[in-house]
Amino acid sequence: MSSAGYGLNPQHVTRKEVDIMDTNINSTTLSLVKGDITQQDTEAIVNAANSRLAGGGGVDGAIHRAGGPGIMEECRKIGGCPTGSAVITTGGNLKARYVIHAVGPVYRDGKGKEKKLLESTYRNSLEIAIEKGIKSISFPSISTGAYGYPIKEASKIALCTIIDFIKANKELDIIRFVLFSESDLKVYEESLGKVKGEG
Ligand code: AR6
Repeated sequence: MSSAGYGLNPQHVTRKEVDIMDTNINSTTLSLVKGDITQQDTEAIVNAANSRLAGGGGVDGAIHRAGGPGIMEECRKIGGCPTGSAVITTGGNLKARYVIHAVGPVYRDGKGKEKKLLESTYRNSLEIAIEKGIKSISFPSISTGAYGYPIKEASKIALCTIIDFIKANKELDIIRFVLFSESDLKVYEESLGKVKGEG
């Protein structure tokens, strides 16, 4: 057991020119990587969607482009998803078998329900994964693009929520955060260090 109390063993590994930080928590490996979410080979990838499931820019646009029109057809049938929640479709042409469409909050001033909603976005995504028997999942940094959530704050919320979840649920083998830039990856690495310190 580390000083954080739940067996965290951070390791920096450089594989295929990608900087990866792996941390083992109970039976789950939590990884931080720089990359493109659409290229991930985990069973599920998470989309940073909107509540109409209507597609858009950023991660959402990239996933629908790479996955093909079948994903949008399924989204239309589902119809929508409230903020803070998530729904699942197949992965179309993606390597991932499933896409979990998660709707994060739009950031206003941080004084409203943003934090609670961001927590529930991550939690609901993980619960859907477990219900489906999914063992590996990749997340983008939800709400920190078009929805304007400051990434330092959002990364701590995301990591705390995920760590709490995997302390209580042993079903997932791999949870991977796929950060789009070196600077976003750095923020997540620093936040993980802080969150572990507080653990
Ligand atoms: N792989 C990984 N991360 C990415 C990728 C990618 N291919 N593309 C962008 N990012 P955003 P949000 C990063 O805007 O803030 C859409 O229009 C990006 O740099 O995708 O939750 C939806 O339809 C940023 O750090 O999601 C919604 O209307 C992070 O992913 C709205 O945007 C999230 O940025 C959702 O906004």
